[in-house]
Amino acid sequence: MTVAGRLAEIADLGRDAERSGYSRHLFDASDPPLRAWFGSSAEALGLLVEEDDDANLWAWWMPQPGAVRHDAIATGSHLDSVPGGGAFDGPLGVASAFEAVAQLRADGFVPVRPIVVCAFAEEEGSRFGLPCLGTRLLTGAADAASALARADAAGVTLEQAWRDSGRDPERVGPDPERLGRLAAFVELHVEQGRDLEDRGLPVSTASAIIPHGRWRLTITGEGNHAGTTTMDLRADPVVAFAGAVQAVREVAASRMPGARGTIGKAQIIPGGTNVIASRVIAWMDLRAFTDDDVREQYALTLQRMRAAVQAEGCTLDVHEESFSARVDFDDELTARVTAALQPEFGQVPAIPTGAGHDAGILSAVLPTAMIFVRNPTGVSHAPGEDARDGDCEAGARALAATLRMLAGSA
Ligand code: HGY
Ligand code: MN
Ligand code: MN
Repeated sequence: MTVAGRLAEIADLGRDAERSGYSRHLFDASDPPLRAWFGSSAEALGLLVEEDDDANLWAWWMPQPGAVRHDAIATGSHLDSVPGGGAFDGPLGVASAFEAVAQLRADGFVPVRPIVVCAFAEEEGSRFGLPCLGTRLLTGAADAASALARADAAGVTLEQAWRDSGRDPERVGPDPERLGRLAAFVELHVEQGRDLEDRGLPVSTASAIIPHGRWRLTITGEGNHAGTTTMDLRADPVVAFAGAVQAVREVAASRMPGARGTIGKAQIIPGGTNVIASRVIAWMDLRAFTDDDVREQYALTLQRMRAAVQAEGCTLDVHEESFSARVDFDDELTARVTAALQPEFGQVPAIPTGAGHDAGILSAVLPTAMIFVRNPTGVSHAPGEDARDGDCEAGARALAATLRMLAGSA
């Protein structure tokens, strides 16, 4: 089998005909077959599959089945996507983990420490707005009750979706016993940028994840008739929204080089061609190199946004949906991963990323590192995301070398 072959097994799951690319969200129609794929891939490798109370998947390779251990090496990623996302963001890490285990087993390798392959729930936060939902619940970084109260675009709460999926929301919450079984976590991920392509290298490790926050904006104006309301009598939230979008762009573009600001999702209510809207709901994503920079970027953006909204006679309410602090990966673990990769790959840089990952959440509770695989387009969160077959196989070999090094001795 190959990584490309494993990805081909799920290539038709969660395709989005309208947006193209993939839309795979927590407990939607693609979820059960993706979980079934995880289970069959694991069982074919003799791994013990389980789902935890936070809907995360685990596939264990136990040297002594039944023994309780606290030194397991975990690897994996997520299977969900953003709306209209690419084929690699998430699934590449899970498929590569299974392929790395397959290679180690084929080589007759017997781990001294347990190895566990993971697929974490709702990493993108596309349905309920909280990124890395599964790992935040698992580690206690998210409060279970407030997470369960979150609703999706249709108003379905996470609690209701949990019940509808046949799971018990009462059991959702931190799982210190499970985390206590792990010694380290290494996540392989497609690079979401062109750094490796520009360097001409197939793989790297990660140095850091830059911080990022998400806010929901509600701009309220005065709904009215498009034909009978003269221009001097309008409080149009869509016009105010245009000013808000400009504010996000201008502050991000004028701030320190690391700042990024995006509004990629918005709803115009009620949404009639001949109707002046009464409300616009939009979601803002801000990122910069430090937590303080993001907070300062937010303050400056809101200052300009409020001026634009008031100028149009509208009002603005803002709700912080999530904040993910900067993560600097474990130096010692990253150095060990680098040493495991160098015999085959020679130069293995450690590069920062602007994208969040479950490894970032888990870094609060155990040593974590990442391996990036070259993406020739550098595009991500869109159908143009890519990784060459040869680089995908190189990534699996890199992960196999890492697992051999980390799990091969006590
Ligand atoms: O939004 C992110 O950075 C990640 O892909 N969830
Ligand atoms: Mn992503
Ligand atoms: Mn991802």
